[in-house]
Amino acid sequence: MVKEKSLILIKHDGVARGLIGKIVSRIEDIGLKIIAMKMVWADEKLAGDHYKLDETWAKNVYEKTKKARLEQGDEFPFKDHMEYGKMIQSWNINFLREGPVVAMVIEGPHAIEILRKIVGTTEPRQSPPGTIRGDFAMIESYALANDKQRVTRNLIHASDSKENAEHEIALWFAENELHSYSKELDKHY
Ligand code: IDP
Ligand code: MG
Repeated sequence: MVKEKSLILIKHDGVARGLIGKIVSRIEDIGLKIIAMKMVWADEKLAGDHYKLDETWAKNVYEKTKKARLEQGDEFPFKDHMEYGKMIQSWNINFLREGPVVAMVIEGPHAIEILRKIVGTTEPRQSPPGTIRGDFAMIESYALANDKQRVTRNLIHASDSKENAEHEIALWFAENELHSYSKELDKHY
């Protein structure tokens, strides 16, 4: 079965900039289905559970940022991926709790892959025009974020795997908050 569910968060920068409608439209425009939606101001526990520090994630964040910064001609003085991951994790927890976010569960064929594609890259600076991060946040970069000791303010979170999507959906939503209904496109899938 190719049908997948993904957790989307419009992070607080998207809410504060009045971009909820535009971001939701992008998701609706490509035909995916919103099966749950609410505004949440995360507490410490939810933010900590959402941004759990695990070795694979820390390694990925470290390598991704190191590569970008070296290619951009900047220095990357960090040596230890777990230490770097821990720093980014704590910045992420602060950012997630800066104000309310909009949480959604999105369903459809290949939903996880398609949403990652329309969201764009982690660093908005690298995100192509046409993506959510590229169109609405492109002047944000690792250089700016790391100088200011904060995460890249990149508007949106999208689950990156089936396993993570299941875990994240269960953190943000109760089973009875996920709705089942028909949309026009359903008959083709
Ligand atoms: P993703 O949101 O594109 O999936 P992840 O690698 O899962 O990116 O990282 C989670 C969030 O942490 C990112 O959306 C971004 O806001 C922030 N982040 C990741 N790496 C860095 C960094 O090197 N500096 C600042 N913020 C970062
Ligand atoms: Mg991620």
